[in-house]
Amino acid sequence: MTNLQNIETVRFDTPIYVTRPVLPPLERVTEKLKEIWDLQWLTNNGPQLLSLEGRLLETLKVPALSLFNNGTTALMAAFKALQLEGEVITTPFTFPATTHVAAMAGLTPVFADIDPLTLNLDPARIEAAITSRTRAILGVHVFGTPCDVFAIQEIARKYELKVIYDAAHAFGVEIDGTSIGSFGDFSMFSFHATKLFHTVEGGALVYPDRNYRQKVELFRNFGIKNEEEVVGQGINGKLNELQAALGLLVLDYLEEERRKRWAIRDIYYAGLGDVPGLTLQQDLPGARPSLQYFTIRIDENLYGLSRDDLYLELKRHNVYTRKYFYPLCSSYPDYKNLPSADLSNLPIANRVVQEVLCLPFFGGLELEQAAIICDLIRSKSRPRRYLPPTLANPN
Ligand code: T4K
Repeated sequence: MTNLQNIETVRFDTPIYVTRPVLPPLERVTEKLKEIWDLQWLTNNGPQLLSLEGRLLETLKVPALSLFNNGTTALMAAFKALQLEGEVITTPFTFPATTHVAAMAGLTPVFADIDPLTLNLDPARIEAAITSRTRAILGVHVFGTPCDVFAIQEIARKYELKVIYDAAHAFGVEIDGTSIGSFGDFSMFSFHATKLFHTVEGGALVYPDRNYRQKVELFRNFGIKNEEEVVGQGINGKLNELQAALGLLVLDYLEEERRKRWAIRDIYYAGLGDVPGLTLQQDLPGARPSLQYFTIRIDENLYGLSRDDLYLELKRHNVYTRKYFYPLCSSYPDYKNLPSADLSNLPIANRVVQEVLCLPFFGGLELEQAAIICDLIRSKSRPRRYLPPTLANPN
């Protein structure tokens, strides 16, 4: 813990954001750009893209993948390949892209509640939501914590459903040595600048069944099969050579970034682990963590301050945390009137979304800065004397 006389007066000179991208040395980027300039090949399946695809197959330990210009179009490609009609069971606690893509593919999202520990779809609630119109389960490995993939696999087998995972946060996650991308029919990874591994904007679709490749890549390129044939609908989902080249470089710095994030995590655990009312993000046994986010949950009654108030307080010190994923997808205008969006169907998600705060978490955050953030959070705590519910609130 840092020795700070008056923590209230601390204000970082420059803003501390929730994340910062890994940026390889500029000289190496320039060298890479020269390769691209020499070849005059800027996009459309160039050598940088093919090379990145090869490196990612190894890194992610998956049999097949296709690169995209962002994670959202990669997810769209999964739905296009599956051609489903009916309902898809999904989580309300996610980034808007997840629900939007399913709805824009013509499916009705059916929200199921989440597990209070993993913050991912609760398999029991998935099963309870199945109807004769259910065609798929769309899970999200929120903050890199794996869904209960084995239970979901069993439900999918029993009811003959497709499984699509939004693995936007789960780069490098493994369960007992098996890549997270090995589960389900499709997994989407996001390579946005805010992600541990990034290509500025970008993404990948992973599919254990290689037969999907043709459909997926046709969708990525307007449905064009060759110069003579356009065989289906598609969009421009291509990752360009400059982005692929940057991705190749970023891969070289990933292990270093992961080591730095481990150290920051250790500081957060040591500095915040015993603060009443705070629950720190935990790894699941056997799961290799993504180190994508570091989240805390705030129990206002025990900590003495709400999540929203802590968020505002930290801003005063120039610390910009994030309230991912507030508001719930089930509260958006397009979805709030769905029967499954009702508060009574989603009590845990509605509580969790008021409690989660993502702390600054990136390799460039100095350990001293992380320690000060812990001190700030500790200093805001105003534990109240516990009153049994009946005394605290006679009603
Ligand atoms: N599914 C899930 C579960 C997702 O979380 C996401 C994306 C997707 C699907 C869709 O994948 P993509 O189609 O995006 O590949 C950011 C990202 O834009 C978004 O990719 C990400 N999830 C989401 C969780 O975060 P914002 O609006 O919160 O980002 P922004 O611009 O506020 O950036 C956050 C902080 O990062 C900034 O305060 C500072 C830092 N930053 C950001 C950028 C862009 C930098 O230091 N440099 C930068 O270049 O959405």
